Amino acid sequence: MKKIITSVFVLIASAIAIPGFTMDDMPMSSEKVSEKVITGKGKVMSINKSTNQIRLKHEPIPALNWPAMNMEFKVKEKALLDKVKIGDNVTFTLAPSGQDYVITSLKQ
Ligand SMILES: [Cu+2]
Repeated sequence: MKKIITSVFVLIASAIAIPGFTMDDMPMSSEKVSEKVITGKGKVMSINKSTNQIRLKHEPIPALNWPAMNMEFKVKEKALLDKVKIGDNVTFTLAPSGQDYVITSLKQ
């Protein structure tokens, strides 16, 4: 009898636990997707310290479904622009900012 009660209890406990587990396990919302770090590689084409922008010829970024492009990015902090110069091959990370993406880290 005690064994039956125990198994019933285990059954109920797992029934309660499963929905929570599944929710955490699945990439549900787009919000969750955008929270992950997006990294890219590219070459510095130009730097504009007055507008906090950098032009990069970047490789495809699978995390965003972007093809290779030559485009301008805003940097989150101006100091990031002091770390690189035109012609450098760099690795960068992006974070969503409004409808755009800003560079949050930049290194050679
Ligand atoms: Cu691009």
